[in-house]
Amino acid sequence: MIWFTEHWTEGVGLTVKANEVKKIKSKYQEILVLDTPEFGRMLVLDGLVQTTERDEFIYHEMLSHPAMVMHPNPERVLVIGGGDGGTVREVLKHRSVKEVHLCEIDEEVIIISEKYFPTISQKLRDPKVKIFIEDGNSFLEERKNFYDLIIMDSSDPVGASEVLFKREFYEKVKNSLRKNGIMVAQTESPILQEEYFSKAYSEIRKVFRNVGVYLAYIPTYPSGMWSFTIASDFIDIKDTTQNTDRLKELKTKYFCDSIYACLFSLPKFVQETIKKS
Ligand code: AG3
Repeated sequence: MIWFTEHWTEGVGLTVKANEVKKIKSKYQEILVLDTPEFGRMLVLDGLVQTTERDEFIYHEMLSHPAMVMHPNPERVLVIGGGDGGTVREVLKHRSVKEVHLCEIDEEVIIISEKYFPTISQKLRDPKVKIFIEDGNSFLEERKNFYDLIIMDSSDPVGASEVLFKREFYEKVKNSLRKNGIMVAQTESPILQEEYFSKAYSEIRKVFRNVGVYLAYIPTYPSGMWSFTIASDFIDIKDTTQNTDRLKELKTKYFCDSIYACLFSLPKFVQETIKKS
């Protein structure tokens, strides 16, 4: 076994004991699969932990369900990034869904996930799912006024993902949404990556009328405190009394009615960061 470390800042990181299972270099990045005693199998892209078998449910549930529940009738959903399939799996738990498009730039991530992470990628071949191996940025240009929900399941805003955190990109997202459309994005750690977080928030704010931030606790991501930003022009996303009946039939391990009810209650310092952004 080795000790693997993801360096979060100059002075902080996450270290796990691990066995290397697979390491390849794709056209876009280094893809590493590890077996860890505490977190099970772990997917690492360019040195950054993307998901682990043990805590993936937290991220994937919290990225998808709040927006899915808020939307009056989500039928067409687009996931950008998310080649591991975890978000697609969660989206398909909602009966209203007719099609899910997955736009992943790196096909190798899908191939590796299907081979090494079957519990996460299990729904990628569902008949409702269509996979596009494309850059999210150009993909959106061809699909205007089409989706009910667009989910940004991207990596940190470095390398190929950088463009996905910019205002121009969020404009495209907005144009690809139908009326009542909602966008949700993972927006990094508000404590260890405050700059990324506040930049993403302020860029989204420039484009959408209603914007909200909520948090979840993900042990294998920088600091564990993780943010998501949800936005819509027509849906009042701050009203979490909407469609609560749908929560009853949803099979989840983290997201639940009490989390939905106080989705936007934030620690003071996060509120301050948002105000300043
Ligand atoms: N996407 C967000 C990962 C961000 C983690 N950042 C880090 N470890 N520095 C995860 C994709 C899972 N579907």
